[in-house]
Amino acid sequence: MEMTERHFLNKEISQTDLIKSAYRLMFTAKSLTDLYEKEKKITSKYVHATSRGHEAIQLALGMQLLPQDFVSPYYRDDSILLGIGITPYELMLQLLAKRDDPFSGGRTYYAHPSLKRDDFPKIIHQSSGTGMQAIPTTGIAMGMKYKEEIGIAGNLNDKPIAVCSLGDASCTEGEVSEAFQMAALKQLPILYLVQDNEWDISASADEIRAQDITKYMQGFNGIETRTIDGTDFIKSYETVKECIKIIREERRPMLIHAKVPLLNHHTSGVRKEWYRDDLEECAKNDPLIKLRNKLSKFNIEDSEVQTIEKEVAELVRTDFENAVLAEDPKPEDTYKHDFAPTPITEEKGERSPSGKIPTVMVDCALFAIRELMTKHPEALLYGQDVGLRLGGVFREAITLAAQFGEKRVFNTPIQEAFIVGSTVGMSAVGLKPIVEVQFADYIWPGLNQLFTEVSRSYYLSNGKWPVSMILRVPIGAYGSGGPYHSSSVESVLTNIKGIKIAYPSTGADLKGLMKAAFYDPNPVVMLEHKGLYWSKIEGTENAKTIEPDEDYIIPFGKAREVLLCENRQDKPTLTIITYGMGVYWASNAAKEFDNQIEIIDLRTLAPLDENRVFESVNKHNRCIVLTEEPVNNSFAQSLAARISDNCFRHMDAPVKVVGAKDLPAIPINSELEKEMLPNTEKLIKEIEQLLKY
Ligand SMILES: Cc1ncc(C[n+]2csc(CCOP(=O)(O)OP(=O)(O)O)c2C)c(N)n1
Ligand SMILES: [Mg+2]
Repeated sequence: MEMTERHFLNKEISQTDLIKSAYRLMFTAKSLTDLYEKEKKITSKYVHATSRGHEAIQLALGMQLLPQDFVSPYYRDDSILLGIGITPYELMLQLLAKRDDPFSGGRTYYAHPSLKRDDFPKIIHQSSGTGMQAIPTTGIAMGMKYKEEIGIAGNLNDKPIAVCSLGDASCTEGEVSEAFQMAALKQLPILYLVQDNEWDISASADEIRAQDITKYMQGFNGIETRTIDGTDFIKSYETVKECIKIIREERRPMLIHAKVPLLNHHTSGVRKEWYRDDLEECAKNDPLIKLRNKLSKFNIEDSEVQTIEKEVAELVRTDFENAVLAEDPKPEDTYKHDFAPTPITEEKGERSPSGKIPTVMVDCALFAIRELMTKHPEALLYGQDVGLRLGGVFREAITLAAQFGEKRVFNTPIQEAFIVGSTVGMSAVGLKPIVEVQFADYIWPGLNQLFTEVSRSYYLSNGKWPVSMILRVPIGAYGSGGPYHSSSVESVLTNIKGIKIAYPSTGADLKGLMKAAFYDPNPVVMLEHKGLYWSKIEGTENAKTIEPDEDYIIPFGKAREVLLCENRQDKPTLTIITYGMGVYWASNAAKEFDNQIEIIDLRTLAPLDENRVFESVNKHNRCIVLTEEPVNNSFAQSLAARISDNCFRHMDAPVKVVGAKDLPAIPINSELEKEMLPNTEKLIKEIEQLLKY
């Protein structure tokens, strides 16, 4: 069989041949399940689930997808994978976490695919978080529609569609409804397939939902639903065919609610005999038996069926033996594909062109984005209130919608998860989304997508799917913003591997880093301090700079020397390693000392310019790491530990971390706020102490 099974798509084939192919694949799925069970000593080393009971609807879908389509199967969808043409051998390479596992190179579980082959439907990285694929996959459909609307989609006869497969219980996740909302609102070309086996591991439907997905969808205007028996291959095939045709032609979302029995274990680790009392009942509804009973109607002789079954059983057995022998990943493979290589490695262009007047930081960002969007139709900006009427609550996107139109700059609902997670799909179809959450305090609902989907896509797809996006996050305390408009969150972000993080402290840096972020194929978070946006706070005037030229760009991982001083014989000196608002507390404090202070602005927190930091610390032998965050367990504290590790022999005093008090929130009262946060006066005292040490 191998690839030939799927190529009937390109040919006119008879219904008999179609049914024969389907039966062969369905029998393959069953043989896999049986084999995994029989060989469980070997196969259950790593957890896996199989599609038994769900095969008919899965094959009906997989067999009809085209290479221009995207599909997001979930962990029970091994029959979708067989349907698109993945071989049992390839599936088993992932089952056994082998080096040649085509999806992840042995990094992630069975039936957690990602695929980027020319002649196959595309699959972005699939996580294990139930329902988490809904937002990234809806982002794909949003990207497809965007490309069509602005005229960069190319000219395919069959327009591409996105398909998102979901278990029934996963649909109760809040994020899934964010995806439905956007698909309905924007009428996106996506098919949701919900496989309803009425189980959520051991929790039954009556325990976990007030209505099934058919009823639930009535709340989403404009997503048409088909409710079917997902064990009936022919009915499933026809329904999928009809839905795909509608989506390809009419560019609107649809949902198939397929009722199916779960015949195998939940997973290899959670076994059906522990808690199921419906197994006999379910067995009556076996899609394989149903299809087999129909084969004679299509003039498929019993002898032929037996030949198919024999061939499949042999193939599956041989594939297994070969897969067991296949090479394991090498230890050095562990380090591959943490980040895609960026072309931006050097500072270039004119940072302070003559004849220009100083520009506030917020406008430097705005102008950077304007230049990028003028040049790149694949660039678009979305988030809350960034559209035409307001241009962002900080007016950081003002004029952009007027200039580029409401297709390229638009408001989203209050859906931080969607804002962040949709970029995975947008990036997969070749776009460069620039998105924003309104305040750092509201990044939390988006954090799951950032961690689960965005940050791991490149690594877990073994280098196939970098997520190229920029997430703008206004951050920091400014003018008694209170507990929900003042927070700093960089420690949480720097704990997420697989993303880059900039925290510029001047307009020129913000512009240069925004450009670097744009050309970086990896996800980038831009932390933009609200208190520096307009330099309105006394002592932050230097955040306002000459606006650099269009081609000015700063690589990530290069710190800025804000203030240099010599190591002196007569007096102790120290270096302050900081970023964001800390740069100004440090600059103002330094004025109280006699050329004793050096200041290094990190500019990017990930990657971090460790070498420049260590060099400065080794030169002065005393160091303060200054942050706006509460000190304990912070990014700053961990940097201090790294400095101690590396510079210990040069130090004349312990590394000191100066930051906010360890409290749950920043109070709104201005005196309380002042008490909690660091400032220049408090820093001066710390410097005096450390110089005396
Ligand atoms: C966000 C999240 N929470 C919990 C889990 C653990 N978990 C794995 S599968 C599962 C049940 C999912 O049921 P359903 O979506 O109906 O799919 P089914 O397994 O029945 O096909 C749960 C709770 C998870 N993977 N992700
Ligand atoms: Mg279920």
